[in-house]
Amino acid sequence: MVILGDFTVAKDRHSAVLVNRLFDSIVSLLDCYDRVILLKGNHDCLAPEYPFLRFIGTYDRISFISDPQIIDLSVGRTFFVPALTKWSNLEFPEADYLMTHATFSGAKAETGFSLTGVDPLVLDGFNGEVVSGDVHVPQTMMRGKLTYVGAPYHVRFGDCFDPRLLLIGDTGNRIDLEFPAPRKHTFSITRPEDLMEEGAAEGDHVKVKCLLKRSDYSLWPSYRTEIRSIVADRGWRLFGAEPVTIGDKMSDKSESADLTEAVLPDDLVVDYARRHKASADYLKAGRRFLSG
Ligand SMILES: [Mn+2]
Repeated sequence: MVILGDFTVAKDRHSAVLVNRLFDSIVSLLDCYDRVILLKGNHDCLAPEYPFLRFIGTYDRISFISDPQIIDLSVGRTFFVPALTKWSNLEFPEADYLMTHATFSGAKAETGFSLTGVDPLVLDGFNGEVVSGDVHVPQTMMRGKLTYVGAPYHVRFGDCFDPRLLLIGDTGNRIDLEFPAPRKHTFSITRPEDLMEEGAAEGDHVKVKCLLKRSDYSLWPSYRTEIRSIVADRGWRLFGAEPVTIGDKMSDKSESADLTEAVLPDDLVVDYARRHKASADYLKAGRRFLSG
């Protein structure tokens, strides 16, 4: 089992809970695999010589790779190149695979944009196949010579790629492995009940943006309560719910006419005072400002 870098986003100062869970999980992989190899990613250290999880490599049958090295795997001879290696100084050995953690120019990000990074032409000097971590979206480049394994789960809200682990068989055959993991959704709604239409699975992570006219902002506290209860009912985990203002002046004349009828300045002040738990004196002072 090879893990191609970036175990966490934060590079340092991880909590005891996280570190112990991570350690136990990595050690438990030894029940299924002869050996576990962790390759240093750019998020695995603040100072390149002190990767946070380097100590895990002292455990029997687990290696943490901080410097380029060759290891014989069941799939063939493999040259490991960790993040932060200077590619221009690198001499390529004869090997079946080069496994690395790098962004090569032209790789596609989650947004669909092309990333810039290491010039993929540096790989011309290597004769085998290249497998890399770092970019989250599974993809191949250079007519199949370079493969991004991709992330095994969604990393950012709005991600829509299919997460995977890549199984490379001893004959070089490849199989995509997918494991159940929470997906990360961002839902834009106009009313809480719109959430009933969404197809997220139990355990998925959800952010909710509720599009509201400014004049409807007084609805937000009750909307928020409803959103929380629907999310809890569906078994999702809520990672934020916020109102987003939609324009009500430019777009629709009849709506803005509606607006002046619907909301009186006094209502806005009363609502504001209630939300901020203002005392009766403050409310009185606010209303006095209105009446001039
Ligand atoms: Mn990275």
